[in-house]
Formats: sequence, structure tokens, C-alpha cells
Amino acid sequence: MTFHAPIEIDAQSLRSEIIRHLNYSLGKDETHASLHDWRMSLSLALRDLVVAPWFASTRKVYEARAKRVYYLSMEFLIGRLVEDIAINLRVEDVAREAMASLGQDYAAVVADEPDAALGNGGLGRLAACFLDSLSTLQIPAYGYGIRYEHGLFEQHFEDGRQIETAEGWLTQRHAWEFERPEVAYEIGFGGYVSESGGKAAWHPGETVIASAYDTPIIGWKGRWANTLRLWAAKPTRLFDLESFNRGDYMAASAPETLARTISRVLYPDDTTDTGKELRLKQEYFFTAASIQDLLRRFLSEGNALAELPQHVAIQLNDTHPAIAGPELVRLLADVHGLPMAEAIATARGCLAYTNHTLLPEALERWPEALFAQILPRHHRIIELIEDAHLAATGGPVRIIEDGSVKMGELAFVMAHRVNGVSALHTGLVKQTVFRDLHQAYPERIVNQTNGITPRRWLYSCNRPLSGLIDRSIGTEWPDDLEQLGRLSPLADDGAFREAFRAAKQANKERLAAWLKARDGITLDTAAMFDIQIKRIHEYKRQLMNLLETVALWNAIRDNPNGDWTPRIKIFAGKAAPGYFVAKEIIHLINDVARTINADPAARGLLQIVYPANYNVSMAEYLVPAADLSEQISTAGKEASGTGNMKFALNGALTIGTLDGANVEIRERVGAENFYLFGLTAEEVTARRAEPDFARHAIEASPTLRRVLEQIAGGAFSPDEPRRYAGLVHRLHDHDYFLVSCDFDSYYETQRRIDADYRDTGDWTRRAILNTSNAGWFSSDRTIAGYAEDIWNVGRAPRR
Ligand code: F58
Repeated sequence: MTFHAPIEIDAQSLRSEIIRHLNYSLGKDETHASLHDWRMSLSLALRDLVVAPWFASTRKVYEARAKRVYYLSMEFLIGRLVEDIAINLRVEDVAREAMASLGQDYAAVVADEPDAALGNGGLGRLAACFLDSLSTLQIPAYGYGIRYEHGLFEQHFEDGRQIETAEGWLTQRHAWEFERPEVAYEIGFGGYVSESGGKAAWHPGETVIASAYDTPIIGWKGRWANTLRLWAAKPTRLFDLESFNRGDYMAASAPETLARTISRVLYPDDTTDTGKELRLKQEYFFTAASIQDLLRRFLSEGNALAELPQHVAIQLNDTHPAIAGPELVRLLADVHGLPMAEAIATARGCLAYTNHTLLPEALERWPEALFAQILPRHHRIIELIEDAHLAATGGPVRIIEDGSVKMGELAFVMAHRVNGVSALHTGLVKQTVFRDLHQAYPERIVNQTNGITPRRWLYSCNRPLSGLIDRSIGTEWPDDLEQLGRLSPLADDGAFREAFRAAKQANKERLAAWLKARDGITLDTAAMFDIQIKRIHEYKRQLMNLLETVALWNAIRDNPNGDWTPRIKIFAGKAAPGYFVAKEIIHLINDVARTINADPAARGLLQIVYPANYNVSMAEYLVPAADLSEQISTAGKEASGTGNMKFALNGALTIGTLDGANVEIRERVGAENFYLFGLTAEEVTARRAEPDFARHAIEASPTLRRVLEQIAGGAFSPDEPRRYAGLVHRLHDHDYFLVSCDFDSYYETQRRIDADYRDTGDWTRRAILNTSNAGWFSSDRTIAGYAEDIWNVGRAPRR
């Protein structure tokens, strides 16, 4: 395949295009244009530049009849796009200049864009990084998901408590998408199944329309563009005119309301399957539309159905689209007449499944009765899939068991490859959740350690450092990230170290200025920035970080003249609205922050900052500014983590457990450049089996005991002294995530970090070695692994 030529446009021409869009797409003149109008005009002008490479890529795939990858994901946590697209097209300087010539501040225009927050956390952001890498590697691919009207809720704090409000990114026009009214599929629910002459047919009781919206995803240097196709739910019948004419307006719009509910809101739950009928409908809705769409495309090329696996690779991002298996079987067998066994084998040849969690509560299961009511034909097909699987393996694993349809088992059985997301996690997948299935299908599970796109997570978010890297090793590294290895010798070069440190300092100042403007908070940029950003979850142990903060505060107050290393502890993240304990932890962080930040003894030495409403854009400020990255999950619980990679790449040192991809990060950056502490996954399991393990750990640690007594006694909640009595009590008896057992080791490691951080030269040397050795964590490497081990698709040759 050939490539699309680099985009060439000068500031003058881009300026004219921006004005043209301002006038003719937005109907505004320069004197009346708002920031929003300028941002829309710039976006539309940039979007125009994407169209030619997008058409060219699509044309090449059709001509070559190439195999396509379909990445099915309930979540795509994309963030903002203006800067990302300008950078991928290599026109960011031109864009900046064009805006300046129009009297507009480019940075302000970029910041006006709302985040596309169509995801909860790591899983959704991984999907977004994968889209970027698929286009950069020129792999023909579609992302398929839901065009939620409301992305992840907005978080703010009231008296320290998390309050959620609806997010509204689509209240403004979305600049990047193309509506495709002609691409629409009818999606059914409920009803009954008829059989005649050995042929089954499903007659849904209710239908909605899945309507497509396409966003081009441009890769590095504008060489290639794939498509993200998101489905919106619309009513099959616009409204009930009869009710309207009777004056019953509510009843008249009922069909529309019902249909639109399906794509109304992203489930804000990153813990458990909600068991809600709506969630199952969302899953089936987008999966069925995607499968129909890819089958139509395949058939339009005149292929025979048996060849489907040679042309189509379908990746299931977690179990949420696991219904793809039975749906594809249904279409192949019921609609296209393939014998059932052949339909199952053909579908399996296309499908692969990524597992992102070992937490049992996060593995989806549906009540069989509900499932059979909403998807009666799929229920029957799953029974047939199970029969074939049992006949092939002799058991013991069932897909439907004890009145539940188990989506993990369904996805596994219907996939030709199943992957975990880090080496440790994949090993645990084999030993725990899918032990028996792994024995039955020993070739099926493979590892693909996660990665992050270096375009957004280094080049774009950290211009001080990416500029320095360009000047030091040239400009080829953004799509060949292991070239960063060439920085390693410079870790011993005094001038380079000084420049690296200055870049970090510039990022800290940028973050400080942003927080000052946003929240009125003042940060001392000479202090160490110690950052933990991720969903609030017990296994991620924000609580342990907070307990250590209180212990440090105690130590400072005990010895106010000690030689303390000034630190700013930054927390950011949201809790699932129904996750009581996580919300209690948020409240406690805010209570502790209020108390410590007001204490004169802590001034200049310890500060706690918890900016509300963490999202991708906030991460782009925080990640480059970190000195220390907190990756402190209970070993065995964090499948991979990807924030850990972002921090290491941007030159933060990690304090972390041997969990997820921390293991591989430590191997690559060097044990001496990583602060390891805590129990291993094996030790966690053993310790948990010991009676009263938490009480013993608390007994043995005077430091921890004192902190817990303060919290339980109301030291941070004088208005309600017993507010955290329950939380502390539970830590004694139900410390499932072993905060107590790892506390001392964590505290001691932090004190070692205090001492090490004071040797600025050596700290910077080790920070450089983190950046220079993190190149392997590019999502380009991950995607090349999927292409090779799972999808069997070719990459176009690199320029
Ligand atoms: C995350 N899972 C893992 N789930 O926790 C993290 O270790 C990993 O790096 C990342 O996936 C990418 O592999 C995660 O983010 C969710 O948010 C789901 C959302 C929908 C409900 C179930 C959890």
C-alpha cells in the first residue's frame, strides 16, 4: 500500500479556511465570533484536512480487499481532539500562527473543547490509544461504540462529598463527526422465536434504529485515517400521531423517549455489573449494529461466508460486546443459512476477547430469565454453543449456570484468542478466572501488555520535554518510541540533566498556573509533586496514600525543625456513584486536606490537593508535572494500569507494588529507578488466609495505629467526630485489600524517597532513565502484537 502525502498548508491558507467556516458553516462574521465559534471554525478547517487521507485510506482497503480489524468497545475515552489532530497532521505551528493572526489565543481555543468522555477509566482510554495506533500503523480498522449523549458524569465536591451532575458534551455541535443517516439498522428486543422446517426465526417485540456517526481517526503524520463509528439510538416510528391528535403529548413521544434512552448515558460504574436491563440493551444495541454493518461490508465485496475469518477480525474490549458471538452465529445460521456448527466455527475464527479484570464482581453475568426475555433467540444459540463446547471438552465449565448467563465464559468459548493486559495479569487469568477453560483450550490465552500513545502522552502533553528530545535524538521517536533508549547515555550528561529538570519544572509551573486559574489553589513548585490519579477504588488504595500523608503530618508536627522534603500530594479521580466506600474515601481525603492545609506547622512542607472532575484533559496537565507516580494497588488486583506508563514516560519515578504492568515497567527502567514495596500477589493470598491479619499488622505498627485513632476519633471531622469510625473499624476486621499489611513498608519507602529526592542531580538521572526506557510501552508495540498474534493482519510498510 502507498501513503497519503504529508499535509501541506501555510498559515495564510489555513486562516482563510477558518474564516470561510466561520462565515459559511457557522454564519458568523469576525466581529461577532465567540471563542466557541473560533474553536468550531478551526476544528472544521482541520477536519477538512483529514478528509483526503481518510478517503485515500478507505479506497486502498477496498482495492486491496484487505482484512479489517473491528474494535468493539462500550467506551472510547477520547478527550479533546483539536490539538491531537493538529499534531498528527503536523500543522500545530501553522494552526497557532493562523489563530494568532486572527487575534485569537490558540491555547484558549484548544481548551474550549469539551472532553469526549465516553468512558470510565483505563479500559476506555486504552481503546482511544488503540485507535491512534491502528491509524499510525496503517492497519485497516473501525472502532465501534455508542454515541452517548451524556459521557461520564461531572464531579464536584460539596462539603468534601462527591456530587455528580450530568455531562453534556453534545449540547454543542460535535465538530469532528459526520452523520450517516443512510447507515441505519433495525435492532430488536424481546418477542418470540418461530421454527419451521428446522429453521429458526426471531420476531422481536420491540425495535429501535441504530444510526451511524463517523469520526475520522488520523494517524501520525496524516499518513492514514481509520473510522470510529458510533451508534445513536433512534425510534423506529418517530412519534405516535394518533396520541398527539388526541392531545396526549406524553404518550405521543413515548416511542422516541424509549428508543433514545438506549444511547442516552454512559454507565458510570467501573465496579459491578449493574444488572440493569438497560445496560444489556445498550450492549446488544451497539454490538448488533456493528456486526450487521461489518457483515454488509464483507458481503458487498462479493466474498463467500466461509472466508469471513480471512477478512474480518473482531476484537471484544472486555465482555460488554460478548453478545457478538451469538449475534454473528444468528446471522450466519438463521439469516444466511450456514449449518449451526459451521456458523459457530466461522464466528470463532473472527472473534477475540480481551480480559481487563480479575475482580469477580466485575465479571458480567445476566439473570437467565431477563436474558431470555430480551434476547430469546440468542439465549437458545448460547445453549447450542454450550452443547458444542461441552461435547468438545467434556466440561466442566458451563456458560449458563445457576440461572446466570456468564459473559466471560461466553466470550472465552466464542473467541479463538483471549488475552490479558500485562504479563502478571495474563498469568493470573490462566491460574484463576479461566483456569479450567485454559486447560481445555491451552493455546487460546495470550498476553498483550497494554500501551499508551506517545503522540498524546508525551509529544502533545509535554512540549518542554518533547522539544528537548527532538533536539537531542531527532524527530523520529514519536512513531518508533524505543528510540528513546538513545537518551540513556545522556542521563550522565550534566547539561542534558539540567535541561530535563528545567522541562519538568516548566510543567510543574504550567500545572500550578492552571490550578490557580481554575480553583484558586497556590502550589509551591519547588516541592515534590506526588500524584495519584485514577478511579477511586479500594484495591487502588488511595486510602493507604492518605494514611501515609497523615503519618507524615504527625512526624512533621513531632519534629517541626526536622529536615523535611516539601511535598504536595495530589489526588484526582471519580468514584462510581453507587460505590459507598469509595465515596467515603473521597470525603476523608477532602477532610484531611482541609485540616492539614490549614495547619501552620505543615505550611511549606506538606499540602494536599484534590482537584474535582478528573478527566483526560486534566491528566494532560498532571502527568508531565509529576515527580512521583503512585501505583500502589494490592498486588494481583490491577490488571495492568496505563497511568503508570504515562508517568514513567514523562520522567516520574514510581512508588509501586509488584502488580499489573508495574512489574514490566520496573524490569525495563531498572529496579534501582523504581520504588518497590509491599506484598507480592502470592503473599497477599497467603496473608489473607491468616486469622486477624489486619489486627496484627495494626498492632505491630504504632505509626498506623496513631493515624487510625485520629481518624476514628474525629480529628479530621470535628463537626461529626464519628464520621469515619465505621471505616476504621472495617479496616481492622475486613481489610480485604491489605492496606494495614503494606502500610509500614509503604511508609518507610516514602521516607527513603524524601531523602533521595534531595539529591536533585541523581533524581533527575533516574527520571531520565525512566523516560528513556519506557519506549516499549507505546501502544504501537501493543497493536503490532495484536496484529501478529491475534488478528493476523498485515501492516502497511512504514515510510
Ligand atoms: C482497567 N479496567 C483495569 N474497567 O482496571 C486496568 O488495570 C487496565 O490497565 C485497563 O482496564 C486497560 O486494560 C477498566 O477500566 C472499566 O472501567 C469497566 C467499565 C465498565 C464496567 C466494568 C469496568
